[in-house]
Amino acid sequence: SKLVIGILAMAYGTPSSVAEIEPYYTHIRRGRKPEPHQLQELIERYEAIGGLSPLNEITAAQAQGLERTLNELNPDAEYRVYTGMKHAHPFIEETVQKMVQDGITEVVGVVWAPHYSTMSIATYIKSAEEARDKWGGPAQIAYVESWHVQPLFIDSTAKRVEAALAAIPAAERASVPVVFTAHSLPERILQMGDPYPRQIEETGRAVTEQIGHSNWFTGWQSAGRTPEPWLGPDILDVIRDQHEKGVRSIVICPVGFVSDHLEVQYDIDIEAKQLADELGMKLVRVASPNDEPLFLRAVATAVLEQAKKG
Ligand code: FEC
Repeated sequence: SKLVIGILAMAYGTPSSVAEIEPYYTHIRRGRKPEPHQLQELIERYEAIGGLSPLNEITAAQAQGLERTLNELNPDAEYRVYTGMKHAHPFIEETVQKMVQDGITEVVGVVWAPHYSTMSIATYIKSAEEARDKWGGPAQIAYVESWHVQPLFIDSTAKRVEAALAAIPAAERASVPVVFTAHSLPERILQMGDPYPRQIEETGRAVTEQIGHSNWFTGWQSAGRTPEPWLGPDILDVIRDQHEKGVRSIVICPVGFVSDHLEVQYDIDIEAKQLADELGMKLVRVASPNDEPLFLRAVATAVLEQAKKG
């Protein structure tokens, strides 16, 4: 019989009801309850995108697609994808327990985010390692730490950037700025030599080299509402700055995320779009990969390469 390989596919998670928004927000804040006005603001942002986020459905579709793709790419083994979430049920800890109960011994861990940071990917890995200690297994998990320049991921992103460029007026298309954004993190990651900003730059460079587009740079979005300094420039300042330089159109690729969710549908599609509208600028947002087959093949390939290394 075939070797069974479990994939611990880790995702951010989102509330599945309005009542879960408060415990979710509290979990993100590491146990500190949000102030009522903070909670209210978050509920309103979810309302603006239709009440709740589509993230959990997309995460489920990605897991199914990843499982199908892995089994197609390597029919010699049987791959089973298990979803564990950072801030919602099933939490990573619950999923690792389930894998142990199911008798899974070979495990590859992967996160639904392309770029490594001590404050992003590393925190997912830490949760999985704590769960492994708690449940006494599996004996080891081989983690994919990042897949930000995986060639099929670059192809998939390049195709979606080109589709966005097609919506720019022909006369501006060759010179329009393409901004690659990721979730901002506290500036103190720079002192820690964190690879996150460099990896986002590397994705942007590989994508624009592939399509031959020279006007591109990186920017940050969705910074936390805390007093400490966060990585900038924020995408809203980027839009203002480009407007001052006489730029009339802008393409935004939220490349630090892989799904349609609040940070894309609110922070870019509503907030950034509204600013661009006020300034009379055209903003085109690059589509998210979601469960696109080429994207799933990119992640599956990264998983298979990690499985080979062990
Ligand atoms: O429900 C949804 O559709 C949105 C899900 C969601 C994703 C996401 C991705 C990332 N975050 C990252 C870092 C931080 C840091 C803080 C923080 C705060 C929030 C809040 C919500 C939220 N995040 Fe998130 N993030 C999503 C949702 N995130 C809601 C709380 C309200 C707010 O501040 O906007 C600040 C925490 C603190 O206060 O200490 C830091 C990073 C990513 C991308 C990588 C990944 O997906 O893991 C990094 C999706």
